[in-house]
Amino acid sequence: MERYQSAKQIYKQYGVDTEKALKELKNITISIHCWQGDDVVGFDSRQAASGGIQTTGNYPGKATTPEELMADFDKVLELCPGKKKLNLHASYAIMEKPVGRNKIEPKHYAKWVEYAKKRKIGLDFNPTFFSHPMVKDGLTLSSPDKEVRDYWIEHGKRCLKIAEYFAKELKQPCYVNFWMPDGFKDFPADRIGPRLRMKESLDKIFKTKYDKKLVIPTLESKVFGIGVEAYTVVSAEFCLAYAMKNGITPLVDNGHYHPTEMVSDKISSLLTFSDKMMLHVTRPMRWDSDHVISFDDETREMMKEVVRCGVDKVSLATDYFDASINRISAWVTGVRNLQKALLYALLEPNKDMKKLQDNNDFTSLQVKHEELKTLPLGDVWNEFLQREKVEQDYLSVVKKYEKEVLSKR
Ligand code: RNT
Ligand code: ZN
Repeated sequence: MERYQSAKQIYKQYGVDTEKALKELKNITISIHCWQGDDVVGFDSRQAASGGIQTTGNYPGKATTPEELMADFDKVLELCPGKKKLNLHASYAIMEKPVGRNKIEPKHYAKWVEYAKKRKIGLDFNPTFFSHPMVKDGLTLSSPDKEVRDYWIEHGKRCLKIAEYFAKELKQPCYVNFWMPDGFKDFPADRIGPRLRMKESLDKIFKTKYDKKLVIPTLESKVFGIGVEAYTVVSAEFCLAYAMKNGITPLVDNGHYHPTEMVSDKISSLLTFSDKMMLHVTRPMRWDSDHVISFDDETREMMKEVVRCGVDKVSLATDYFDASINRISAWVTGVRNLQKALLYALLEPNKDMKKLQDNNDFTSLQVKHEELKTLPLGDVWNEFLQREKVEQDYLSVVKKYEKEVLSKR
């Protein structure tokens, strides 16, 4: 408390109101991915992740049933401050008799709705176009085989309906992210064919009747994946052009670009033309490795852009999967780092700094940028945790849970 009071004064000298920042942070929703808990396996076909994504490590104690995943996610909710949503993949359907992904219905997710209602959180959703036998030669919606395309078109349509069910039940909009792994390992002979088929399939999916206020589809691009090094159908250009032309929200995953490209620089470009966008925040290391989000330069820079452009314009979701460490710790560390980066951004005197830029005073701007880096962010962060009644020392809580629950699995 004392430390917070002193931090408050220090920030005030820079023209920053910490109380305002804390209030804003509290209201920013983080859509937390369900798939950190079980290495992206899910409950329907129970295959290891494929389609260019890979989880490495075999730390003991992973969730293998819906009950275990729910219990683990409860720990995450307990240890993460602020507003949260659970982001589910279609492969996490809970069904007595397994049905194909082209047959899924709201009832297969009723238990998740019940779960979310009890915890007063919303749900987001993702069709699962990977880790499944109907992915033929790496292709789904862009396959030359009509049967394959139709299967996945039906899956996409049903996911929009399920999202509508989530939104209605939980009385808040549901984002539905479309990411298709379609691509080739080596140089293709025909690049435009699969893209035209992808477009046609997406058109068919989005023709489904759904409440556009409640269901917000997003489209995610990717530059390459393991086994799809040469070509991905939904490249950045394909994704943006499709999204802009069809009123779909673009989703940018910061692991999906060449390592020297900065997603922090893409946000404002997109928001020049789109009212909304969504981010998948992750930490790529040399490739789309999906390491746990760190409180690093690029995460801070991205969050600065989110704050500067407007937190209402960018929806935030997490997307990483590390199986080499305690999965709950991984989950919480990543979410907290994202929120910490947001707080860092909210504690910048943005208006003053913008003025310096517009007045061409780049000398002062640089000095300010550097000074801000060592202001007492940690004290404001700890105040946030305290107000949110969240344990500062989450590691001890995680270790206890590991000893009592995870190690017995
Ligand atoms: C894969 C994409 C995608 C997935 C999830 C599981 O590279 O980032 O968002 O991580 O759908
Ligand atoms: Zn992603």
